[in-house]
Amino acid sequence: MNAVFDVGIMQGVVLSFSNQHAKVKCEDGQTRLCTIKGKRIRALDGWYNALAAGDRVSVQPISDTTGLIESLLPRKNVFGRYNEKGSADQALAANIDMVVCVTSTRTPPFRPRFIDRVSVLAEQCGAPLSIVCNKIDLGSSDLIEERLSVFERLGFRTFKSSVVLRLGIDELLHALVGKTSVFVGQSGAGKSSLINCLIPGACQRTGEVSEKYDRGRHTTTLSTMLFSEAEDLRIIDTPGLRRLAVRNIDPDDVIAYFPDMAPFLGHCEFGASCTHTHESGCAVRKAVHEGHIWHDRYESYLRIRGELEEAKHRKRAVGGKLHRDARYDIEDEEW
Ligand SMILES: Nc1nc2c(ncn2[C@@H]2O[C@H](COP(=O)(O)OP(=O)(O)OP(=O)(O)O)[C@@H](O)[C@H]2O)c(=O)[nH]1
Ligand SMILES: [Mg+2]
Ligand SMILES: [Zn+2]
Repeated sequence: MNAVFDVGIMQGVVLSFSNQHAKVKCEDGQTRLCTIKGKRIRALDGWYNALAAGDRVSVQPISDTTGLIESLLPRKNVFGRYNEKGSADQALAANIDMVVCVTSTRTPPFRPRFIDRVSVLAEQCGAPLSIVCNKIDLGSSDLIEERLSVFERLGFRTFKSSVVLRLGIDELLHALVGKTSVFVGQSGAGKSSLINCLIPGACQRTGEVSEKYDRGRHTTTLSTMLFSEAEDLRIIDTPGLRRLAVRNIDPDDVIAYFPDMAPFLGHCEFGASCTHTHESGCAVRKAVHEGHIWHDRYESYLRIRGELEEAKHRKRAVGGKLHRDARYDIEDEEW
């Protein structure tokens, strides 16, 4: 070790991680490119990625610009998804205070079912969810307004914004100050554009929306944490997501992740054995028919539950190990 940098171990926050290298903002204010001591963090064995933006680590500095990660500090929470191609859990961000799902009115089109999935993952992470409907300069619709008000009634904060007209930015800024948040959403919705507006100098690359929306180019390719100058605003920008697979929830428990359905639990004719999918005396289905639960949200429940059931059976069939499923190479589904 360089004697000049014999400054001892210090803590830092991971800004980004790729190719076994983490950019770490250390407590002395320096950003260092670090490798992991011993090449792996044992606590994260089995994860798709060794570290995530937002992780807190202890670092042995080697120079002003390089260092060695000694260990990972306990995570407060992780926002992640199941990476189907890698057959492993993938952390998209760690230690966050708020999940922000960025959607757009059009190009790409508003996909409420995508938001439903994000809401389940946010609940799983234990962080509150806010929803941003960006590109309002391109016009809204009754359907979008209706769905946004359903989300509001469920207790999620919603924002409408336009980067082009600089609308709704201050409101969003106000909600984010003092927090670490992660921006997630389909490619092209405007995550990086919004971040550039919220954090002058963030300089995140933004791109044209490809014709096939989320199939083609993704402008952001690496999750990265960005700071405001005063460091009171910390936002993790993430690459656009095509699929959001939900895993690690028992199919029988997933209803608890839907705040609009959970209150009806315990009122079904077949009690705890009700799957709320087809049973005649089901209180959840009755609430859907009576309009207390938005039918589209119920459809999301059915799809996610079905997916979890299928994964469970597949896991059983192949002796506990999930195998890569070729179907997921054809990625898009109607959200
Ligand atoms: N009309 C309009 N266009 C916008 C708005 N916000 C962003 N855009 C445009 O939408 C395109 C995509 O924006 P990005 O910020 O790169 O989108 P992203 O969500 O970061 O995309 P990925 O990094 O691929 O996930 C760019 O051409 C932006 O200029 C907006 O409010 N209105
Ligand atoms: Mg981006
Ligand atoms: Zn039921």
